[in-house]
Amino acid sequence: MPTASIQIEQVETFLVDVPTIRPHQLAMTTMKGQTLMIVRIRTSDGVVGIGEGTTIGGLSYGAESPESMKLTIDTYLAPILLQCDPGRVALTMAAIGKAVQGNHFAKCAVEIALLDAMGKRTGLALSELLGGRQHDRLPVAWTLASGETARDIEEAEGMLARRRHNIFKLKIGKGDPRANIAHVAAIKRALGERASVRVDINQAWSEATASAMLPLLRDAGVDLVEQPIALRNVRGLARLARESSVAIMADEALHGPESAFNIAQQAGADVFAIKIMQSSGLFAAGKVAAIAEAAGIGLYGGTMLEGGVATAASAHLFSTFAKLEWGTELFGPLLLTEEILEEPLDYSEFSLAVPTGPGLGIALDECQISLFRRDRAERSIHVVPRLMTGS
Ligand code: MUC
Ligand code: MG
Repeated sequence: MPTASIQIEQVETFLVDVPTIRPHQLAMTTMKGQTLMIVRIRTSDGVVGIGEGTTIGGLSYGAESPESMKLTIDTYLAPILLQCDPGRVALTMAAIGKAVQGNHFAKCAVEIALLDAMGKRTGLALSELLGGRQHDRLPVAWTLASGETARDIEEAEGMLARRRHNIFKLKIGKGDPRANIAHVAAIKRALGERASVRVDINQAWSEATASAMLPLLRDAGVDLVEQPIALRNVRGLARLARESSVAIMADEALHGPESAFNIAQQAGADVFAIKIMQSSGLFAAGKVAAIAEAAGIGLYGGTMLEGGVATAASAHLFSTFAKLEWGTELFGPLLLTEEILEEPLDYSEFSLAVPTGPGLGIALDECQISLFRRDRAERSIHVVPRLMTGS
């Protein structure tokens, strides 16, 4: 929708720090909180688009931090945005792409906000702007990462009983690989056929270790093995995918359509974890998915442990895919003690409902935002966190 008479008047960014419901242990770090970088784009017709950028454990997962996303937007993207027509989202993102290299997460946050604004202006849900949803609900996995086997089993049992999740991703790769296998096997033994159990190694193993561990993971009943080795070793990933009878998923190795094409060409993975931030936005993530589909690679909707805003954005995009053979892991908001949306996303019956209102179909809870904004951090000790046992 060309809107030449409408301008972007303001680009606002801020950081929101929210504790996690328990420590979240990954191979490279243990998270005790998550930082959401929120961007708000105000246009001259009174519309406000909201976007979000997140990563995992500061700079321990990737090259962008929430602080760097904010700085990139404030210093480099905002001046470009102020010159652009907000009705031309693809053109605006192309102008940004020309002027700014890399910084996929910051670019994604801005693109989400532009699309949210466009949806609000036109009255269309973001999934409709992206071509139309094919699913109203998406299956959602939960990550077991407390660092303790017994606690993980108890957590999984609780999720199954409440019919919230029946797909579990286990974060392994920290410590002795054989101890990792024993942990995974104990969890799968306890859950049996009631749940799908998958593992994410977050690049922690060498190719030789991965090759030795894959048959053991298969014997333990694991369905899917995510990014076992370093992201740059695509040939190694291809060798593992060839020899493994368990499906291999690429995550960190995927950072946009070019990397997706390269991995697909080398038959480097059976499944792609599609992530909107890593891909550099929803348009680019859609292209990654198209490459996967064309190459016969399965799709999985990944997360950067996003809050409600980016989780809704991911859900809108993933709902447009014909097939999501491996479901999604859009559980990010449930890992946080605090709800930041006016109306929480609907998680039930092992799935997430894709919001239906204009744009993202969500609104920020401004009280919660002002409580947890880093720049207004007179944090009240009277805040009652959402408990692990809550829904
Ligand atoms: C990752 O590496 O996939 C997704 C779920 C989770 O617990 O961590 C993320 C990141
Ligand atoms: Mg991963």
